[in-house]
Amino acid sequence: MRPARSAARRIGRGFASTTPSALCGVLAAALLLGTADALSWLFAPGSSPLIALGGLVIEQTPAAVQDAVIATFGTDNKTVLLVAMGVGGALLAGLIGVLGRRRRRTSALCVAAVGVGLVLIVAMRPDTGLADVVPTLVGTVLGAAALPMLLSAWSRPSQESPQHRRPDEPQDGPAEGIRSRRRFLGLAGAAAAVSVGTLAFGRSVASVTRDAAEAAADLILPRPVRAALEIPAGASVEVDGVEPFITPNDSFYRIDTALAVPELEPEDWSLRIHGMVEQEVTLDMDELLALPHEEHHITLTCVSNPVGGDLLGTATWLGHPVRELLARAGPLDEADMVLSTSIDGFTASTPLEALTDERDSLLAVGMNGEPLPRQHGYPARLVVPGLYGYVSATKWVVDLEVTRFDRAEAYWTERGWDAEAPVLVSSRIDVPRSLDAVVSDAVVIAGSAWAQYDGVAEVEVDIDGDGWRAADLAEEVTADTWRQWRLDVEGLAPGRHSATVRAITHSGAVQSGDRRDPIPNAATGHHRIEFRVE
Ligand SMILES: Nc1nc2c(c(=O)[nH]1)N[C@H]1C(S)=C(S)[C@@H](COP(=O)(O)O)O[C@H]1N2
Ligand SMILES: [Mo]
Repeated sequence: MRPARSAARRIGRGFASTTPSALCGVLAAALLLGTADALSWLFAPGSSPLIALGGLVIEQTPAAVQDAVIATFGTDNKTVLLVAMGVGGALLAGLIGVLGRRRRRTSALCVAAVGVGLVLIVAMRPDTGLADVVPTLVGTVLGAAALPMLLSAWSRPSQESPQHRRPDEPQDGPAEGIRSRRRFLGLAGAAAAVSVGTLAFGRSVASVTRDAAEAAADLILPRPVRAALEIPAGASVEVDGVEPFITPNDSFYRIDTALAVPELEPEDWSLRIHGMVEQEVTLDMDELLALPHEEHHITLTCVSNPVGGDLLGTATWLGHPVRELLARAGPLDEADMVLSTSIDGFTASTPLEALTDERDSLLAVGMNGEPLPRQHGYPARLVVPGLYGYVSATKWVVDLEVTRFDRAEAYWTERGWDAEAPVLVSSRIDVPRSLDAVVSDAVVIAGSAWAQYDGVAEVEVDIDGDGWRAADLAEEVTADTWRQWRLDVEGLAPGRHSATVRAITHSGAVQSGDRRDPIPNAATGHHRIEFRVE
């Protein structure tokens, strides 16, 4: 009983004496990151150590973990990453603080070492230059200077034992203790306020300014030589809860590895087409905009979309046909792939054929009548009908290398995903929502189906395992867009029911019912929901 209690007391005391030093470490780290983040506003977005480190972590995270995070948190995956980084960083910083209780100089050196590591990470990011290390350098100096100050403000009267005091030194009375605690609280409060303030500035004020810059995006879209087909009223099944045929830009799903959206201005943009070509071609934005542009409705899909998921959307894209760009360069016969690269280093491998055949692959500059939003690739990106985004839809694209699949590998292929990934036929039930209660005389099951480039020919719904019934299809806009469907069901008894959907393409491919994870080439399985009839 006794020894246990005193051990507990010792641990308790240990905690009481280490917690403030750990807190000092966390404050110093927050000061480093906060000031650097706020200063990064004046430099490239990737110059914030938070963004640079996050980018590195994203690249180094095993594909299976990333996939699980994207499947679980969808487009919130970056928040999850930041929270995980915050917890990890706080632990490391706390440890440095505790170490600094006895060795203040060493702890300052530790902060400096971490800072130098961050400087190197920032410098090595694909979207930063040498000057972009300045914010991290400044933050490091502040953090390394603050830690010993905070630690000594905390420990001055209480930790230094009286034996070490020279006899002529005044005795620390309780008043001195209180004054010292006040000094610590003052310093700590100031450090906390500065870190919170700078972080809030770095993450919000700067992003507001950036949004303003985005709104003012001064790219004037060319008038298409070939306008998109008008979307017929019959393309919609007119059921509340089914996603609209055209996805508005601000609700279009966003998936990419960029923690900070690259800021690439049209005047700084150029595209280089090189590799296995007869002649290298380089093109700036004025030259691109002077070329004939076409408008096409194309549904874009993410390979990580879980069964029934919403990582897809349809937009009217305005762009110049990639086929014609490539024809200027003249791909060599042995080439079979185009490796496209983004300003932030992301790469995608697209079969050369998908960029040269008759399909409407675009180097897009417009999305639903506006310049591409920055998040979606401003000022230029690729859109290829029939392929998942990760092997085709490079945003902020600046480089096309004509090459071969046996010579080059793209970002996600290096992480275990297939090098080639045509879209698999898929379908989703939007209405009713899972576990909804429905009134018995008006059961409408509805949703969408997609099989870009092949096109959806049939959709079938199975109620309660009683066999497939044909759903009514909305008008097909093109084979490259999703297709809405509905099934009006009568005579369902009150109680629980289930509905399962599958789609069949024009070429006869039937959506597979085998449940399989997205990696390596998209999830398969039928979307099934349960609902209650009242
Ligand atoms: N530069 C860049 N482009 C990219 C990606 C990326 O990570 N970086 N992700 C791709 C993936 S996986 C998908 S699904 C689409 C998504 O495009 P969206 O964000 O405009 O919907 O972009 C593709 N293009
Ligand atoms: Mo994706």
